[in-house]
Amino acid sequence: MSENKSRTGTTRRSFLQGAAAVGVGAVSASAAKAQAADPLITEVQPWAQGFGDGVDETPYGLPIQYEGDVIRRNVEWLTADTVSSINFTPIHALDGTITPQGCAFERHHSGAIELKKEDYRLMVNGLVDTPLVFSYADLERFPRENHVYFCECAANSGMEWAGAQLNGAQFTHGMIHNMEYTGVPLRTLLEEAGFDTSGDVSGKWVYVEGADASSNGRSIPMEKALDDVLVAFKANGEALRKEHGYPVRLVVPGWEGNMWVKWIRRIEVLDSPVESREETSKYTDTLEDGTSRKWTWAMDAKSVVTSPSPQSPITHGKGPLVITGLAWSGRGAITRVDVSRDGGKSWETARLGKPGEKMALTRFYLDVDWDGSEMMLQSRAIDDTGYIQPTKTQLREVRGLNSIYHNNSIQTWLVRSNGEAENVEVS
Ligand SMILES: Nc1nc2c(c(=O)[nH]1)N[C@H]1C(S)=C(S)[C@@H](COP(=O)(O)O)O[C@H]1N2
Ligand SMILES: [Mo]
Repeated sequence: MSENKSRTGTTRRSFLQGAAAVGVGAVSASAAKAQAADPLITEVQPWAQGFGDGVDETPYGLPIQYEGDVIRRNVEWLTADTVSSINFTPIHALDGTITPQGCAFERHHSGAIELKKEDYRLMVNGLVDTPLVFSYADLERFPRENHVYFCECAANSGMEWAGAQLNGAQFTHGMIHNMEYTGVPLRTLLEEAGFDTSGDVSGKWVYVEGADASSNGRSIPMEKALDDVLVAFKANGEALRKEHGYPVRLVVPGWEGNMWVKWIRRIEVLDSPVESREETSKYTDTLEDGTSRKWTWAMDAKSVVTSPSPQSPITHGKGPLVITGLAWSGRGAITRVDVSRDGGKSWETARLGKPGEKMALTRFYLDVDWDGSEMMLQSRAIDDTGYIQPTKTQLREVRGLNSIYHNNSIQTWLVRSNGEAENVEVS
């Protein structure tokens, strides 16, 4: 704690020196332009000469046109020919921690479906006293909770295993979003169906499936199902968007996105896992010797610098520079994030936007006085289990090169003197 304070103190002092230097520069620049008055200051501008738009012209608002590039994007060669199935959150252009639904990444195995609340049914069956079917209106009558959680696809950064590939944080790390969910604990619905949650539940599982053609069925151990899993119907205060599972999806905090079943239609209690397609041939991690890691549910601690980055270059030259990024852990809260400007040779402790919260994105900042020299920017997350995000080399030593899923290694951006950035690897 005290170490943290003194580090912040040091950063603050050097920042102020940087700011002072720039201040002098700014003064002389405007002195040089003294004859040409700035019309933005001296003239009454068009937007101040009449009415703006009326309040009812956009009953449900979109961002102003000038923010039109803060959008989901896809990578063409990752997208199937008929139904596009993955896009990426523009994390390089967002700040804070909450992802607006309108630009939160999507991943569908058989397309996003349109399901009315009136047509919605959720069945709870299997090893329960009373199999039940809930309508949407039924779900709204159970006590509900609010929690902020990140959802990361296990394939996030998967394309980066073999080498630096995609040029942008949106593409390397954008299969993640972070929302405030409103929902009913899965525990409540299981208890309603007469499942005894007070006894020994070891060896029990739930199998969850969606109403889309893929069904995306996954088995979840009962301990997790009863711990913090939510049957959610709102995100960031409003109904889930179609693409995120309207009207109801499962929220499985800290665990891989594939388990967050959208358009959830059935929850079956079983005494063994189903071993479905999504948990055998997919979402397992093949090691160097050809065997595969199975049941790799939790997303390990990870982070990325979102700016500067390839899609967010430095445009203001040297002087004060805000380096920022995101950190998260599926095993708990982020306690510290370190930033390196020299490819991991030395590290500085970043400032957290607010204290890390369990299984939610944490924003970090390092406010520096950039001297205009080239940087090899990295970030390294540490969570409250003491786990430290590994380098790419460390990850490959353990996991080999055959994997796609669960790449949580340290990302490097080469930032050039002109402010442009590029995805690179350090050996
Ligand atoms: N029913 C259903 N649920 C699903 C999927 C799907 O295709 N069908 N995709 C899964 C995958 S692989 C991920 S990463 C997350 C993505 O959630 P999002 O589209 O809201 O970002 O949903 C999961 N839940
Ligand atoms: Mo996924």
